Amino acid sequence: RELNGQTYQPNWPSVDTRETPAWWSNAKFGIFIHWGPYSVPAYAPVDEVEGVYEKYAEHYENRLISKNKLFMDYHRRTYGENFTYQDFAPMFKAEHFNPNKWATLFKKAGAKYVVLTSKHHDGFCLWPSQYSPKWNSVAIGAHRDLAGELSDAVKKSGLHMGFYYSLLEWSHPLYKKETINQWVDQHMIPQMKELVNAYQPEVIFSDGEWDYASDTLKSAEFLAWLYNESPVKETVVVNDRWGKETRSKHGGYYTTEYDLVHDQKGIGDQAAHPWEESRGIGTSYGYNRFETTDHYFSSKQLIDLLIDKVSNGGNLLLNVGPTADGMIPVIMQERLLDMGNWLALNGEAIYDTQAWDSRPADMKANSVYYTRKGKDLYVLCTKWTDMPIRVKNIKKPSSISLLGYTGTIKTQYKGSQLQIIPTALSPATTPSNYAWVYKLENA
Ligand code: FUL
Repeated sequence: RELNGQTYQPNWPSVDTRETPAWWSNAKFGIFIHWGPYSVPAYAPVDEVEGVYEKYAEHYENRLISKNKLFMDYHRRTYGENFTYQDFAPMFKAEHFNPNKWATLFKKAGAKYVVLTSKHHDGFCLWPSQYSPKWNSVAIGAHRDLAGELSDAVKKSGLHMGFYYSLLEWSHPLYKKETINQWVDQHMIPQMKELVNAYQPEVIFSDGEWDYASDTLKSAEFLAWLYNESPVKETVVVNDRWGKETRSKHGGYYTTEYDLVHDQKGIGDQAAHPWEESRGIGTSYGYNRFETTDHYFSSKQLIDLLIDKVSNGGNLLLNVGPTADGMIPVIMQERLLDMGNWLALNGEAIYDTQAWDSRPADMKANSVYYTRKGKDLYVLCTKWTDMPIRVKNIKKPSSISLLGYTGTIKTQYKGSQLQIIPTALSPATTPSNYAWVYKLENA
């Protein structure tokens, strides 16, 4: 009935036929936000342990539950013997949270959508959920509808708004094998519907799907409702985390995380299916006060990352971890603004583009990437070189330019191979500090 002119049935073969709305595939760059009571301790071991999850500050409650030794020592030393995870909620005050300032920053960063943790694995809701009446940001701490306020501001600034939602809760009494059906029917599904009806998010990044099969979680049923009946049925986009068997198989776009978890190597080659990489600027999603500049990606690394993902057909959902008082750490702001400045000049090689079918396999090794838009081909060079840049498998372009530069670009042909001869530019006339984009029209 909707996008594909059909009514979706509550099963994977049916809901999987829904096409990803074009706005999302064209957007390329979004901002992820992990924010909740875990932003108060804002702690995960940075260097002591290997691996991804260990470094996630938003997993603080689980480390208390599992009595991780290193962690318990830190917790007791810092907060005392009897301090529980729940005791952080009154301290999650968000007193300096200004949603319009956040939205302005994300817009300046060149992002086209924003995804906020409406509820992470700790179950704490950033909106006044009737299914979690005492454990939400209006009942305790901030006493504000943080999800609603940000949603309004983001939409007002012309960006798309979405929510992360965890299908599991570490300490909810119904979240266990014996009562999982009650959990799904009385808590999880009604709560997701409440969130969708109240705020009409255009992205749902579900997560925490690994304990139960999607049948148990009634995920396909929920998605059929979302696509057939919900207020966002036309435009909503969802990911692939809907049950322990669904990643890279079912749902909407596929997800990778810090490029390495969940054995999704090579997903970038599956450009036929929409996909998205997410990661923090540092090593954690939730704010970790112990990270140093060594743990943060530089602006150069972030721009290279965006180029790498987009040229392979993916989106980048880059995470920021605000502090408990509602500020976005200055280093994160600076990184985002650097990306925005680069995109202001070179964004036409990113937004609304597609992966080039004939892209070589060694883009990364050569620091030369490609994107396509209609008849035009963009050549994105992440390293400045004096050597000719060789472009194979194209027809002779009608014109070649360097974005942000008005001079002529020299070229030569070696057989059918185009060679772009880099112009000697003085630092004052270099259009960018990070990556240089040649536009080949009608190539
Ligand atoms: C993971 C979660 O466990 C992390 O905390 C984070 O939210 C990431 C996006 O998904 O699976």
